[in-house]
Amino acid sequence: MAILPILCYPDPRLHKVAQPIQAVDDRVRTLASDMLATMYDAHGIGLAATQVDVHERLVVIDVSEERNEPLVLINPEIVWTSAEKHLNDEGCLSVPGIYDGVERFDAVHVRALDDKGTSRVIEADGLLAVCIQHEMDHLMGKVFVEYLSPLKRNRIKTKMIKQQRESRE
Ligand code: GNR
Ligand code: NI
Repeated sequence: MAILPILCYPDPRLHKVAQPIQAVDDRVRTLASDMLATMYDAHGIGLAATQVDVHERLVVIDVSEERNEPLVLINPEIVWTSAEKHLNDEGCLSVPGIYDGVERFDAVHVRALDDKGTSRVIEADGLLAVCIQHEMDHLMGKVFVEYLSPLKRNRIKTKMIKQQRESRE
């Protein structure tokens, strides 16, 4: 298992649109297990392939307290959303140290292939529903800070560029 480097905002590669996975084979299973290792190593609850510079529709998630309920979602599609949306504080491994409110559906149903290639529908609410929506945005090239005001987003961008410059020194 490999720990993969995570792209940091404002890297332009975070805005690439991911392509569907054609076959759930060993290549995809290796990528999924490397992404899970990377997510656990970074103490995240989710990771989209986009964040490790792979532009394919694959996300991994684990919202469990004990970090022992890994989910692999391949070619995920939202098939139902609740009527209600609510504001939740979000963070992102690609925007370290930044947390702010984003409106998300309270509940979603998602159809996806698992790591065996079996089609499943996951009925999600709470943190899992938020995380699924956050990860599916990554696959569309969208980072949560794009929901914030231009003023906030520009402040975040400047802060990230400064942090990256200082970490290279
Ligand atoms: O680790 C993460 N925590 C989190 C908290 C609130 C809403 C969304 C998330 S996802 C994030 C990991 C990540 O960046 N996934 O893309
Ligand atoms: Ni993220």
